[in-house]
Amino acid sequence: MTRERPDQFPQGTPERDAQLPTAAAPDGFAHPAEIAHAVRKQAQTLGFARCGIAPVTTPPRQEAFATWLQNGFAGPMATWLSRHESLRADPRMVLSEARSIVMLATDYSTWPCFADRHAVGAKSSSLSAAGQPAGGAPATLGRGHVARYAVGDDYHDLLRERLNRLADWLTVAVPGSTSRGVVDSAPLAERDFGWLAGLGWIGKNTMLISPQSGSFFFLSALLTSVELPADMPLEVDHCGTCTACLDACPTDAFPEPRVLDATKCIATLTIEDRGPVPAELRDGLGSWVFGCDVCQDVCPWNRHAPLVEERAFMARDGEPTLPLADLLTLDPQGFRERFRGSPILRAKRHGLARSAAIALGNTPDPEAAEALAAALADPEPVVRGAAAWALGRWIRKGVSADWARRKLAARLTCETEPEVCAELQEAVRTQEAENDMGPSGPSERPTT
Ligand code: B12
Ligand code: SF4
Ligand code: SF4
Repeated sequence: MTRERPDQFPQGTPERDAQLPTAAAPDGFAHPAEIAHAVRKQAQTLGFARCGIAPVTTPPRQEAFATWLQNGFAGPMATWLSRHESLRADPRMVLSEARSIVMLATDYSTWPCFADRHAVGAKSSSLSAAGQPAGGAPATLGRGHVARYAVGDDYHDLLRERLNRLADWLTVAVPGSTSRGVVDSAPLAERDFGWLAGLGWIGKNTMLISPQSGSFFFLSALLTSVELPADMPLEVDHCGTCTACLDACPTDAFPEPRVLDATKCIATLTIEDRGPVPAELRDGLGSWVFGCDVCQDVCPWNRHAPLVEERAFMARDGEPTLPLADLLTLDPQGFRERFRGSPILRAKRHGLARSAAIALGNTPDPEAAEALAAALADPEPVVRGAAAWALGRWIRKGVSADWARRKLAARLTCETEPEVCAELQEAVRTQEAENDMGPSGPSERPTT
């Protein structure tokens, strides 16, 4: 349920549908447009916010997808996305009888977006159109940020359930028809088909953006053998001269507008890639520990994004940030229990603990000192390496610097993994930078 949803089912009028080209009407319906109208109504009843219909065709940007793969921008997702390349060219590879694709948008934002003024983690040098700093909201000490889509339950479960119900309904409404619902992982270019279905335009941040509802929505698709009249794509580029998302991205992940180098994107680094984060990107992670919303938070079209009251999308325990020290001390079972049913499970314990260590390096919190020092002995080398780097940042920022040096030196005497040794040595060598005391400034020195 949404609090504000200005463009619910914009194309969903029988009058408009009736003007669209006709196809053979299945039994029980006089006209395909009538089925289309009934599908939209049913989708709305099931909780989808918006619905559009796309034809079964090659995705208009299939070539851009191939170029993106060739350029190596897929990073750790290259293997499975390359397997998708030929499959994505024809949606009938997902459902051989497909004649139409019903594209469905589900809004998920549960707190307001202050667009250009308070984007967490935006590059502080980036300026909004009004000349104000795009950054501004300081990281909450000791807490890590999670992308809005992931603060509640895993959306795949909810959307799959709704898609199955829509498919079952259509099978009864149009006897003999076949339908298949997909969300996210199937070889379907969801943004391209969302665009074709009239659900929005592709912004410079690569998001599909609705002019009425912004970009905080999931896409899902129902491929069906029923031939339905397609909607009109949105031809207007509503980005105009704005470049707020490109300027604000903390890791400079956009080599050009509408192209994302996923190897640099914080979403990839914190969710898909559980190895060491490249040293030059660690500062950019700021306090993000799972996903990133900067290029959406700064987008002016999200100022009025609808807020939803869907329980599954609400922050667990009402708190959208996570305590970093806790993330460092969770064991595998504790991790599984704490994040059961949450998208965060995908990061795995060591991926999340690694990101938590980096967040603590970027924003030192003396209260988390012991957890960070203990992480130097974590069973996973990637966590130990990140903890070493983080303590090096504490030294550089003049936060508990002597204590951090002692902890690093002690670990160096027993560490055996070459990559972690290299991180420890680099961190021990770190000098305190003058006038760079970090957001928390010098602190009480831990005694142990
Ligand atoms: C792989 C993937 C990622 C990767 C790569 C993202 C990317 N931008 O390429 C990573 C892990 C980085 C990622 C991050 C996120 N993702 Co993601 N992701 C996907 C996935 C599985 C495939 C996308 C893909 O193929 N990317 C490769 C690029 C080349 O293809 P594309 O994104 O489809 O882009 C097409 C158009 O942009 C088009 N295009 C249109 N106009 C123009 C113009 C020009 C000049 C050019 C060159 C291209 C172009 O070219 C592309 C080729 O088809 C889709 C689900 C799906 N099956 O589609 C979800 C999906 C795109 N992700 C989604 C979300 C929510 C996110 C995050 C917001 C999560 C978060 N908060 O951390 C971020 C957003 C980051 C961002 N700015 O994109 C949603 C987006 C919904 C929306 N409103 O657009 C999707 C659709 C999942 C879903 N089912 O809802 N994601
Ligand atoms: S989601 Fe990725 S592309 Fe967008 S601002 Fe964050 S790091 Fe940059
Ligand atoms: S921030 Fe500006 S350029 Fe980026 S997607 Fe939004 S409107 Fe387009």
